[in-house]
Amino acid sequence: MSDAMSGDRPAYVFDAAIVRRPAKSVVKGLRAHNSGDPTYEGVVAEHDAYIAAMRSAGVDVEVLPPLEAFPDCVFVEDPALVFAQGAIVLRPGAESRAGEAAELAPVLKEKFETVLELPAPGFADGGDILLTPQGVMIGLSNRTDLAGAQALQACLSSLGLESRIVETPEGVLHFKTDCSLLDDETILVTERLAHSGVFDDFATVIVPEGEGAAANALRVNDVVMVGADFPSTIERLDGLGYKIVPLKTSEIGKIDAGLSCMSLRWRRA
Ligand code: CIR
Repeated sequence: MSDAMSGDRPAYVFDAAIVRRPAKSVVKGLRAHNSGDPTYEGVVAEHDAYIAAMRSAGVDVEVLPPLEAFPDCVFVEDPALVFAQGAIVLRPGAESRAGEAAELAPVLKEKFETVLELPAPGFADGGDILLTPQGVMIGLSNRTDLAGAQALQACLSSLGLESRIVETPEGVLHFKTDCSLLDDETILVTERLAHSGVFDDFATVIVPEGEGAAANALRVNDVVMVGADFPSTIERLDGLGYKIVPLKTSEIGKIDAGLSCMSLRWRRA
């Protein structure tokens, strides 16, 4: 069992991260429902604030250049997974994002001694993977299929990480669209995902009604980054003693993104 899972170090302690600058093509990013294109300037502003928040939280952030051919390339969490034990290059489930993985592979090889590649034919997106002290949860979704999830379990196992496959609620983009780790015992989660029972072994904080998108928060070291447009969630978490950093997500929200997806985070061994 890894130390992130055995409790020696919390699963939300990070000192290194990779992000990628938004491409101008981000305005054409994938979305399930069209509520208008985000503006490039708006996404850049949200991304800049995110990098600043990461650095203030004590993380060394490397910023990769944009890839115009890949509108969703700013969401680096999806084409790869990183852990203290090594990295895994994934096979993203959206056709337009498949090439993002090959762009990340050389970067990861410079940083990690062990870099595994998810074998074909399955697919898996990092947005479906939640690292908890009890193991890695792999959510099945439209982007992560059973073949991908099972192949990923084998990769995780060779890094010494235990995992289990769970369901993502119908119609939800990624497993982590609906949940995030608040601390080693507690998950912030939407009501619909909490009801599925996947977090029965954890304490849960259910996001208040009307603020479902707040569930994709991000605990980094001492702080929890939360979408600034979710005042009830912020008030609830503040009341529970979490140190909150509100961040704007209204532009990236137009292309179905939240806070976890803009970085790959790990703790250097
Ligand atoms: C996509 O549909 O792939 C992007 N527009 C949004 C990806 C968000 N990723 C994430 O939540 N992990």
